[in-house]
Amino acid sequence: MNKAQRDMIFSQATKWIYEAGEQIRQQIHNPLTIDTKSNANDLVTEMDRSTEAFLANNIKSTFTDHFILSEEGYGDQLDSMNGIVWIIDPIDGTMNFVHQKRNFAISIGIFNNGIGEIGLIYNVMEDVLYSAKRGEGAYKNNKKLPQLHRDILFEEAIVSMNHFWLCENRLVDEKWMQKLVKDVRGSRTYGSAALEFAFVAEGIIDSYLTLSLSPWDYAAGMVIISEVGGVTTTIDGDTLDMLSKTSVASGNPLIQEKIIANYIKKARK
Ligand code: 2AM
Ligand code: CA
Ligand code: CA
Ligand code: CA
Repeated sequence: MNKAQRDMIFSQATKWIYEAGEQIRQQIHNPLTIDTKSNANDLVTEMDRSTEAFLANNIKSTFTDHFILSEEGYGDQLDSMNGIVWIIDPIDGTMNFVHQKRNFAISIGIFNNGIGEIGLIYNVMEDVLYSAKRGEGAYKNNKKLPQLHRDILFEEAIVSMNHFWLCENRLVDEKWMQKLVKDVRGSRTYGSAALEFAFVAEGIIDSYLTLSLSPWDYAAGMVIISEVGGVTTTIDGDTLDMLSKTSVASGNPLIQEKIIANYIKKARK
């Protein structure tokens, strides 16, 4: 993908993400139809579906040869990352959307033959867009984000992870994760993976760990984080597979590498 093509796709994607966000803000206080998916706490609303349909319809009518990988069923069934693929989460943080009416995001990652070219994460209620184009740095609205600090101390790091890491779980011995929480300066959990990746890129948290995410949860985030010198891998340090569910460890490389080597490797089941 050359720069002109990337710029053109970026400006279309940005326009649509702002329009979708405006629609959500206009309807945020309307009554919601809430359904559940894999379990009683795995929520989906009409707004998740209509936002994805809006984005998918625009993409399909403008870029007839592009593919879509998305959460709510308006995308394609893909078995490879060949060609240009839009990886979309229409509302990331649906539980926050339902219960808090804030702290959720629209997430779009655009890949060409498996390479992340564009990342967009839109914090809808705060009207803040995190964006990146490959090789051109990352932005929070119009402000360029600096490279992540190379001199951060482990004991001064803030790590974001949900509390299931500290409960008995299938991937790691929770005792090691409890030690991690005590060894770092602080821990956080925000309930929107996309925003947590954006906060890593912004440098306001130093690592984000998750037991299981789908490609639409991390596609945009990994492109944006990479542009500020951050890393995104599985919790074993392996490259992420863009077509299936995976654990994720992202962050400032100095912190992420120590978390994997000194905690997760020892805790791994
Ligand atoms: P979602 O809101 O788009 O579903 C916190 O729950 C974070 O984990 C959110 O980013 C959420 O994305 C994501 N997540 C991934 N799989 C989930 C699941 N099965 N149930 C709830 N949240 C899930
Ligand atoms: Ca969901
Ligand atoms: Ca999600
Ligand atoms: Ca979602």
